[in-house]
Amino acid sequence: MIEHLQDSETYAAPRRETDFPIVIVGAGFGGIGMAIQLEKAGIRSYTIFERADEIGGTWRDNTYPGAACDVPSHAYSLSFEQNPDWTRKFSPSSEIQGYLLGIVDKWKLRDHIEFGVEIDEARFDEETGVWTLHRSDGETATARVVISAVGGLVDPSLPDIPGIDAFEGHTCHTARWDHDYDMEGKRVAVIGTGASAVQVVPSIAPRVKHLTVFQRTPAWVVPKRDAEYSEAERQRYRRFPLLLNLSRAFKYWMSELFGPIVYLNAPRLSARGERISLAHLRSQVKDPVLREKLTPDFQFGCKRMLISDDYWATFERENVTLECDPIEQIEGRGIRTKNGTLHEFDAIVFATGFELGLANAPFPIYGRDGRSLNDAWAAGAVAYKGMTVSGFPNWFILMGPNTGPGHTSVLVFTEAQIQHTLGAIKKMRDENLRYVDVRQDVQDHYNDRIQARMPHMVWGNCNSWYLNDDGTNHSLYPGPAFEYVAGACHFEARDYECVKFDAPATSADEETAAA
Ligand code: NA7
Repeated sequence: MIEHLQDSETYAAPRRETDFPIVIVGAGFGGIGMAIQLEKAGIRSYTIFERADEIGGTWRDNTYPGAACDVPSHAYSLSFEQNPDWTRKFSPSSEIQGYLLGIVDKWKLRDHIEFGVEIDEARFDEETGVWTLHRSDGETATARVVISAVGGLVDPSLPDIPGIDAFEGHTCHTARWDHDYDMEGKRVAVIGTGASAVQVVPSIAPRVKHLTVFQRTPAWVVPKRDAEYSEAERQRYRRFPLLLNLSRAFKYWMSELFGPIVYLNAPRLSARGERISLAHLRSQVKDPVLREKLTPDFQFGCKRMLISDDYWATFERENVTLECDPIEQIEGRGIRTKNGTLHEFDAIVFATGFELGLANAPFPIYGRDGRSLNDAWAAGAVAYKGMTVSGFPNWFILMGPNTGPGHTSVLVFTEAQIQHTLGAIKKMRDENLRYVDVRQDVQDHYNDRIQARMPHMVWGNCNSWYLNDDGTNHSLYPGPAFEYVAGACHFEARDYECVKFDAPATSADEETAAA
C-alpha cells in the first residue's frame, strides 16, 4: 500500500543514516560541491563513483596548452569555497584542478570516492525506494538517492571526416592532450575554431614550425582582458574576504546585466556585441582579406561567444595559415581540401568539441515500471528545472537539461541544484519517505514554459552544439541565472509525489487478513 504523506505522521521504517545510502556519480565540480554540502549537513553516508583515476572532470581532462576557464576565476569557483589565491583573472586549467584537489583534501572527500568505477546501469525498485547500480567491475551498489554529476561536455567528439584513421603522423584531441609529443619545429594542423581552439592556437603557434587552422565557421571573439593578480592583491583578498565576495558579486551581476546581448534574439542588442567583436578584430588583424575570412555571418551569441586576447592576432604570424577551404578527407600525409590541395602535416589536433552528454542518459537508467530514461527522453532531454524526471524517483541530475548558461558561470546553476537536492534528501530522511518523484504535470508545465521562450532566444538562428538534430534546444537555460536560481534552489514538496514507506502491519490488519 502506498500512502501519500499528508501530515507529519511517519511509520516505522529505516531511519538510521547508514540506512540512507547516497551515491554520487562523478567527481567533477558538481559531485565535489554536492559532497561538501552533504558534509556540511552532517550527512556522511555517501559514496562517489568516479570512472577515472582522479577527481576534476573537465579540469583533469583538458590540459592542452592554453587551457583555461573563460569565466573569471572569482566567479568560477564554489561560493562556499572561495579562493583568494587565483593568480590570474582567468585561471589556467591546472590551477582550477589544483583548487579542486585542495578542497577535496580539505573535506577529506577521498575517503568517500571509489576511483576507476564506471556505472553501466541503474534500476529503481519502487517497493523499497532503492536504486541498484551495476558497476563496470561486476559489483553492484545500492542507494536511496542517486546524484548524477557526470557533466555535459565530457567525451571528446571526433569529426566525421573520411580517412580520419589513415593519418600516419601524430593526432590528438584537445581534451586528451599528449604531453609526451613535442610540437617544436613540427607542421601542425588544428581542426576547429571553438572555445578550445582559441586557447590552443595562440599557445602552440610560437613553438611549431607551421600551424594551419582549419576553419569551418568563424566565431565571434571578444577581448578577454586577462591579467595577473599581484601578490599584494591576493594578500588583500586573503585578509579581507569581503573583497573577494564583492569581486565575485560584481562579476556575477555584470554578466547578468550584459547577458541578454548573448542570449536574447534581439538584433539591436546582438549588434552591440558584434561591434565590440569587430573592433577587436580590426585591432588584431590588419589584412582586410584575412579579416573578412574571420568575420562570422551569424548573429552574435547564436554560437558560444569566445573570449581571447590573442587568438585573432595569431593569424598575423608568418608561420600561421587560416584554411577555409572545406576538408575533403584525411590521408596518410595530411589533409586534403575540396579544391584538391593536400596539406601535409606532422600532427593534427582535433579541437572539435564534445559529445553532448545531455542528449541521452549517461548509461541505461530504468525508473518506475522499468521505464528507461532514454525512452522518456526520446523527443529530447527534459527534466524539472533540469534536475528531476518524472518516473525516476530519488534521481537528481546536476548540470542537466536546459541548465547551461551562455553568459555566466555554470556553477551558479549547479549550486542551486545542489541546494535543491539537499532539500529533497533532508525531507526524505526526516520524514522517512520511500521516494520523491516529480509530478508529470509539473515537469511538463515547466518544460513547456522553457520551450515557449526559445523563439525569443538567439540560439535557433544558426547551427551549434546547443541544438538537437531537430533544432530544439535542450541544453541552455533561456534567461538570467538569478531567475533560475530563485526557482530551483528550494525543494518544493508540492511539486513532487512524496511517498512514504508502507505502514507496518497492525494486529487488526493481521486479524482482517486471517478472516
Ligand atoms: P566546440 O565549441 O563544439 O567547437 C568545435 C569546433 O570544431 C567548431 O569550430 C566546429 O566547427 C569544429 N568542427 C567540428 N567538426 C568539424 C569538422 N568535421 N570539420 C571542421 N570543423 C569541425 O568545442 P570546444 O572544445 O571548442 O568547446 C566546447 C565547449 O566546452 C565550449 O563551448 C565551452 O563551453 C566549454 P563549426 O563551428 O561546427 O562549424
